[in-house]
Amino acid sequence: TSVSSRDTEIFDGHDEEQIRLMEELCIVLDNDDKPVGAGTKKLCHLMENINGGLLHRAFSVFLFNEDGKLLLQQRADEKITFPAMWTNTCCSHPLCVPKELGVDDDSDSGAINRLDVAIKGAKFAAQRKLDHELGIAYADTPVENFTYLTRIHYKSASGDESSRWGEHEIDYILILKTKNDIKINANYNEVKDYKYVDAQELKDMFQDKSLVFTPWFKLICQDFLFKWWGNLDNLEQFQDDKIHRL
Ligand code: DMA
Ligand code: MN
Repeated sequence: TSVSSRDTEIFDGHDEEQIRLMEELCIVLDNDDKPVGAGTKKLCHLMENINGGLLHRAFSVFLFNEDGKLLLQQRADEKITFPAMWTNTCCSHPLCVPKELGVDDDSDSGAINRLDVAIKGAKFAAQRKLDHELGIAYADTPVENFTYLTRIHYKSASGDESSRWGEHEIDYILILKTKNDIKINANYNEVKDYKYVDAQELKDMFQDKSLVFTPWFKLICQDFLFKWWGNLDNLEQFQDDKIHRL
């Protein structure tokens, strides 16, 4: 595997494993969330491409335990984008493979629409990354336990406006309710810390100036999270087929 001199420069000082993950193939989208191709995670997260309009698919999991506490994670220092920031339980990208595009069916499901197909793929991706980042067993994350709520389209640079890396995504919001005693076995290349919080504890964290939060988590908290949180037994009212442009 050859690394061009340009890549050496782009990835200078970054973690070996995180550089390797930049080869994953994300799903490139048009503005209506229709897949139009594949793009490496690297290409999809370079601001020079994002500023040219490059958009990809993502998901965000909000895991709540039986006590209604939300599992937060602090991203590892090794992350190339948004290192060391506190955020929701787990975020990543459905890969450009049939299972995570949602199209690996045995054909007779031709009736379901494009959004349902994509949601199915996002749930499989969410399962994969809850295991990879937090070591949560697949048995604790059956796809039928995820509730899809909505989609959020947002763009943000990682760090200040001069940064090379960033996000430009249509983000599938997935809620997962679990038992209190699920086992977590964090992958410290991905996750620096994690913590269950109630709504007041999260609000207190936002007041702590020493803590930094990801831009997407802040946007979701401002506009949506506390409404969802207060209605964990009645989430259907928040389901829509819209793309909220934040
Ligand atoms: C990307 O998350 C997805 C969103 C919603 C920001 P990430 O940077 O944690 O992805 P990965 O874990 O694959 O690096
Ligand atoms: Mn992304």
